[in-house]
Amino acid sequence: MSASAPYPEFWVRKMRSFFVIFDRDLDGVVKKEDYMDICNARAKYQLNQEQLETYMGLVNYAWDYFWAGPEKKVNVTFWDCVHNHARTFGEPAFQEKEKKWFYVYFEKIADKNGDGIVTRKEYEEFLGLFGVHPLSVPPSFEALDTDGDGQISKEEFANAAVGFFCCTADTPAKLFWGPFLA
Ligand SMILES: [Ca+2]
Ligand SMILES: [Ca+2]
Repeated sequence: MSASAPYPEFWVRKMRSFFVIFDRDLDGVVKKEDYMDICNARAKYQLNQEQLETYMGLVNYAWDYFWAGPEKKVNVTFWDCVHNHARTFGEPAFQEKEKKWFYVYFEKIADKNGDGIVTRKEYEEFLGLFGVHPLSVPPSFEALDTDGDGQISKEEFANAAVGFFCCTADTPAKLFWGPFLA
């Protein structure tokens, strides 16, 4: 797939905003090894051993399925990443898999105390795992809390995540991973 592939423009900007979270040296390529290292380095001070293992299992799965795609790439360029995430437009199972992944993520990692909701503090910790500074978190929290009750439910979390990856329009879900960078 070439760089001129006709993907929806705003959706491509979202993918770029997501990609740069992991492309630390900004060379347009993310290596699986570096991706795993970054995730581990950010998580090891925040999660206990059991959570860390679960978390690394989830990010490993996310690489293999969402990033690497059927070709099982270990070096993913920005356009590989776009192409692989664009399966959301053609494969119904892709969106289902995303939703399931974020449900598990909510239950096992984001909802740290397991009470079924994600508080501001828990959401701050979730975004901290992706290098987002706490001061940058409030706009994202407001965007996800669609019923405005001051907490994020599992549905609100998963809907925003799926909205980020699947919706082509400019919706509040673009803030799922923190400030919009692209
Ligand atoms: Ca909680
Ligand atoms: Ca809410």
